[in-house]
Order: sequence, then structure tokens, then C-alpha cells
Amino acid sequence: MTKTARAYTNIALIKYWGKKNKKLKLPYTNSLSLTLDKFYTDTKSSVIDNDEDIVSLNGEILDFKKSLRIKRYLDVVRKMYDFDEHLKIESVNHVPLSAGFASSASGFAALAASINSTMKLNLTNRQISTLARNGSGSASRSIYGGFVEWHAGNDNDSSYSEPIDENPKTDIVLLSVVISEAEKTISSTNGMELSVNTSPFYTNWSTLVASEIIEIKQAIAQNDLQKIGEISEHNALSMHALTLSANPPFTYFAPETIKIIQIVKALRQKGILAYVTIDAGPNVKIICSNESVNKVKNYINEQLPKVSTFEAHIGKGIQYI
Ligand code: 2P0
Repeated sequence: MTKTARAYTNIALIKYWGKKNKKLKLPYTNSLSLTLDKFYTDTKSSVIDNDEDIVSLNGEILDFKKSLRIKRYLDVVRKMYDFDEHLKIESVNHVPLSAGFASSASGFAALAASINSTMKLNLTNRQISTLARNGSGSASRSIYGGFVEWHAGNDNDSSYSEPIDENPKTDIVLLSVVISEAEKTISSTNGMELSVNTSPFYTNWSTLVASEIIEIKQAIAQNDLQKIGEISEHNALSMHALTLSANPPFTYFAPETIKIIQIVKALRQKGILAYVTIDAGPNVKIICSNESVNKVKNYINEQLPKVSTFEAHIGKGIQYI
């Protein structure tokens, strides 16, 4: 009986933005994330007597085009671990597009864990993280719960994630504010490449990340949520500065994105704990505390009645169910 692997999504507090090796998805810098509860992917895989893989998502078999990324990934895994069997992959995403999170992190983390189990590869979590990274960079972090650091590394084996604190005591709550469910026009892969190649600030970004990783780890060790929020917000806005300073310039922000950044600043001035972090899209995630989250939610709903909000807490690492 093959087990289903479950992996939760994660939000980067110190962002990954740029690959030094596209094929292996080796990043230029380390990154640091928080694994979230609620939003996850369940994946089951089984060996089939077929010369092609079969991929199903949410109960529907994917056509050639939609399954291509996963099939290519399975080719990489077969080569890496020296097996020939083809697989049927059955994935169910509990990461609603409407919640403003990408599903590639939980998706490839669950897939890597599932292949490990089905093919009896006996991989360590570090090796599963490496395997997940080959599918999507941010997936390497979803192997663990709580706060997680992805070490950039220099080759396939040295680029992996590691837990910093899987059961943190900080009362961090993440409020996802959804402005738009539309597909982004510039994929993160293309956005990263354009920033690396053309932003004059890219070397400063690498230096900044190195120091912010050290600072945020100190703040995590001290359960200093305000400091965690300050560093995360600064890091996220610095990442977006790499898009605005690219040539040609681009941005993931929508007008409402800026509006929410301003609202969050105003809330802080009223003594309410709130900091923004933003990925490669217009939606904003607000770092709150147990105490501040309802106030933040009510204020956002009052000011922007059209947006929806989703609350998430600290999540766990890979589970087999
Ligand atoms: C992150 N993002 O650290 C950053 C911050 C978006 C902004 O990782 O090309 O889907 O598959 O390695 O992981 C989104 O990119 O990119 C991402 P690939 P991925 O979470």
C-alpha cells in the first residue's frame, strides 16, 4: 500500500530571487521561510506498466502540455536515482488559487516525498529537500515545518533546506490579502532572470540577503515578532526594487498592493503589529500576531471591501498519511 505524502506551502520571509544555475535551480542566495498550515498538496504515486507517466491533478488526468513540467521532472529523478519505472502521479491541491498562494512549493515537496516512499529510495530529509528543489526552488523549504533556511550551495548535493525551529514559540499569524486571482504576466523564473541580468542593484541584493538572514535568525531565536516583521518587510520590498530597476522595468504590484502597504504602515502607527511581505504577484501577505490579526483583518475589510482575506498559522513538515 503506497502512502500519500502531504506537504504544506511556505512563505519566504527572506526571498529567493535569482538562479545561478537554471537547470539545477541553484539560487544566488540563501532564503528563509515559514511553513504554513491549511494550504497543502496530497500526492500519491504508483509504479505502472506503461512507457509513459500519467499525471492527475484534483482527479483529472492532465494532457501533454499541462503534465510536461512534471514528466520532465520525473525524467530527472529517474536519471538521478537510476530507475526506469514509469509512475502514475495522483495529486490533490488544497492550495486554492483564490487564497493567493502558489502551489509549486507544496506540489513538488509532496511529489519528491511520494517518489521517495514509492520507489523505496530511503532518502534523508536533506536529500528529499534536494530532490524537491529540482522541481521548484521554494519546494526545497516545504520539507520542514516552522522556520526553514535554504542553503544556496554550489552543486546539487549542497543546495538543500534545513529547519531552524520547527516548533517556534512566536505567535506569528499570516494574513493573505487577495487582490487578484489572475495568472501573473511575468513568471517568477523570467522575472528573476531579468532582475539578475539587468538590475544594477543585484549585487547589493546578495549582500543584503546575507546580513538579513543573520538578523532574522537572531530575531527568531529571541521570539521577537516585531523584528521578524521589520526584516521581512524590508527584504520583500527590496526584492521588488529589483523588478522596478530591471531593464525593461516591470512590477508585480497592482494599485491595491500599494494601498495595502500604506494601510499596514498606518496600522503600525496606531500600535498594531503588522508588516507586509509580497511574492511574485499583486497579493499581500501581512505578518500579524494572535493579538493584532483581527484588528488588521477588520481594518482591511473596511478600507477595501472587495478583497478577501485568509488566515494561516505555523505549519508542519512532510507527513505520510
Ligand atoms: C520565494 N518566490 O522565495 C520566492 C519569492 C517568489 C518570490 O520562489 O523557478 O516557483 O520553480 O525555482 O520557487 C517562486 O518561484 O521558482 C519563489 P522556480 P519558484 O518563495
